[in-house]
Amino acid sequence: MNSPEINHTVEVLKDDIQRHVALTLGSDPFPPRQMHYYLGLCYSVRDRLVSKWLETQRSYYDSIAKRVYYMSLEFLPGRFLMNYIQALGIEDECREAVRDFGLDLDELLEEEWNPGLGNGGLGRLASCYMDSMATCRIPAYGYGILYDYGIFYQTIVNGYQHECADNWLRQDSPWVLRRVNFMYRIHFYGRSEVYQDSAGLERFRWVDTDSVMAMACDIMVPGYLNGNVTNMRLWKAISTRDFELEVFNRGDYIGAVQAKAESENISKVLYPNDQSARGKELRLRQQYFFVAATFQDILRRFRKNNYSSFDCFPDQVAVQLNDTHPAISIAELMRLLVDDEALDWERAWGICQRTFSYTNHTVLPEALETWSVDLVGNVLPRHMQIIFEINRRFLDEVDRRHPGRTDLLRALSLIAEGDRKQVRMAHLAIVGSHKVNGVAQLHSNILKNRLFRDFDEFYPGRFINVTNGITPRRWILQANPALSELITSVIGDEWIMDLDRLDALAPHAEDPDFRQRWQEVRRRNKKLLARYVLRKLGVGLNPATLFDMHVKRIHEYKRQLLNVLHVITLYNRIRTEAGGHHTPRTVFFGGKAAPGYFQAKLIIKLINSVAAVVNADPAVGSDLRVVFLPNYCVSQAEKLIPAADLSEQISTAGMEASGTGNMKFSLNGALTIGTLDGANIEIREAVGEENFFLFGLTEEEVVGMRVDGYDPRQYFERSLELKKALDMIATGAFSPEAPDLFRPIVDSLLNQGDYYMVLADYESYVHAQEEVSRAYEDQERWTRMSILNTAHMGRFSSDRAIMEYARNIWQVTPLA
Ligand code: CKZ
Repeated sequence: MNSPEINHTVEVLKDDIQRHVALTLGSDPFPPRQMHYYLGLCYSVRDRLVSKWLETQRSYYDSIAKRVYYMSLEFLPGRFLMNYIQALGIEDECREAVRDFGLDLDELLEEEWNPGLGNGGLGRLASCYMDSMATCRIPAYGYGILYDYGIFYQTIVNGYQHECADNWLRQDSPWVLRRVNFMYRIHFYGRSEVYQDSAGLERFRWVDTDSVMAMACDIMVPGYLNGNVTNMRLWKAISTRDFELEVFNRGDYIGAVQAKAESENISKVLYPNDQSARGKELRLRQQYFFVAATFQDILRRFRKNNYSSFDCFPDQVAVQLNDTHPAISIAELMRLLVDDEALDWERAWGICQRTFSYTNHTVLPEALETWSVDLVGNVLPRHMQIIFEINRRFLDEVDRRHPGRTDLLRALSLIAEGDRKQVRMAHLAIVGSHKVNGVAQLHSNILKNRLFRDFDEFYPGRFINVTNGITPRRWILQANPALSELITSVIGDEWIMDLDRLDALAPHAEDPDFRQRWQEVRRRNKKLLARYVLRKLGVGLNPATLFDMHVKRIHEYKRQLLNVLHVITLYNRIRTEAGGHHTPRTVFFGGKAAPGYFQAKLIIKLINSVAAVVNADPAVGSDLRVVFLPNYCVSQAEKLIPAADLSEQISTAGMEASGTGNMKFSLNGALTIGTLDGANIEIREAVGEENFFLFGLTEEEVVGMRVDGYDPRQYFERSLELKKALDMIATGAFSPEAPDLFRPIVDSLLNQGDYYMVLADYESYVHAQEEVSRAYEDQERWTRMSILNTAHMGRFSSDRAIMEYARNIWQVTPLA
């Protein structure tokens, strides 16, 4: 194999690209066509990673080190090409190579389709963690599903969200390596049967099942400049051969092909309902398909090392459950150990608990997964039995330690009683794990003191916190090259691997010359974004205005509505104080609504309707512009975040578990307007309260007001500006063709109790926004605050988070 030095020269790279264009794609290299050269470059970069990947996998095997299995139904890696190029340290060479063909690297990068295998923060977190595990040399694998259709592609038609199927593999991705030799059979349905084994013991087996095959599809995840390349293994459903045969024998050819097609539906589509766990059978089958395939792979690897006993399993394997979505793993490992390996229950259970740990990402009741006992009993009959047995033994123990507390038994049970019995997946995950973590300090406290209080008392020390983090490689180095270069020019480049070193930037906030350079970079980013928006939407923006951004999934608890009320308030002020001074703003919205979430979709329509009125009003001029950017995704975030002045993190306190967008903005020098929610609290502590625009009720106040009875009308009557804004929405000022269009929104606020306390926080929010405008008028002050935000974000690196998981949960250490 060539040494890397030779591999990476521009000449060799050019030869490789042309060879791939000609021989891999079978296309004429002249004249150079952008799409073909993009693919030629992809294959050339891939070649350079593959050998390192094989080496890394071999080094795991040789060192027989304990490995981490990060199990997630979602990953949002973003585009791969630039990530790979930067990890290899060959950006300059790639730029030059394609330039010699008359092409521009940045344009080639735009050819890549976004792999949208996740909904939002939970999936993106999994990808940041993959990046950090590779960079920190934690021996790890990511496991997930290779959906044919990722999160839908959003377009806006007449102000409404439209969903288009995202067939991201239509053109075959160069990054997905199919492993036809790694196929496992996955069973469903059937029944559980008792039998006597040769020793005369009563045992169970799962029989008369349907089955489907899981094929491994691998994606490389490189560490930054360290030669380490870890693996993300995504399963794809493939029909079984004998399933076909059986039907063929009945002479039903069309039926056989149809059955084949249907069994492959399992990995067809990602469920787009972020934070809403309405149990659908196909979703349960996806979860189990993924879990069963992954555990066959884990056991294959464990056996390869010739371990004498399964008691060593937890010394070799740490499984992290990314929320409860893969929590059926606990029943599956019990089944494998008890039914297939004939371990006795107690021993198997101890192994399970030492193997698993569970990350909780949300306290929203509608997002806590439950599956009906009937459904689980039908799809996974043996697992249902096992869950009942886990529950029986667990409740016995509760009863032993707290005799006579039927209330406690009911509260802790894995089964929620009612006319339709439900399995509580979070309870299963808690009892089956040795550690349970929340994703920010406040969130973890809520888990311990409220949501899972009884569990915390029953299992002292099991609940811990690991505050989320983001990878600086993608979220500043790659997304914001100009700012990264400026930072490196004054403090060196060690911050890329050790983000705490950004601290050294702080003194430079006092240097007027540095401030000016900082400002110039940020202005340039804003201009680039303005150009992008002009190209994509045909809307002209003024980069001198305050860029105010609210981008994330559309959900009532994230309170895009509160922002809209502020926009309307600004609009009214501009109109009534014509000729007065208003700090010019451009307000950006972006985000997808779950296709079945009526209220969220209506909020999108409202944003677009307000934008249409505001942007068309000559009285407003350039003092206020509102834009909704369609199809918010990782690649769009990379363009938006470096150009933001203000980051909107305005969820109702207690409802956003952590947030990670908040970290990305602050790292790139945006200032935050935010509530004391999720990681906002820790960000504010880190950057200093004087560099953060705080408003709103605290989590305790929210809880208190709910208990005491909250009356939104009181706030409505008290604030003239609020009343006016709501009246305008209610009377069709933004929907003259249909004055009642937004009635459901107004009703939810005024007549249905305003569950998210939008009205309660309105006044405080508007005040904080006035402070924002005042601060922005003083550009020197603003720039100082901006620099200090970046300087103090070291803690929020996903490297820090991963090392906490490694030490406090997984008990693994980095490979040498
Ligand atoms: O996880 C992020 C946090 C956010 C939190 C988000 C999350 O809201 O504050 O920063 C990373 O820790 N996402 C989900 N729960 N918390 C979630 C995502 C998808 C789905 C569900 C919850 C989903 C569900 C339930 C998808 C399909 C069906 C059901």
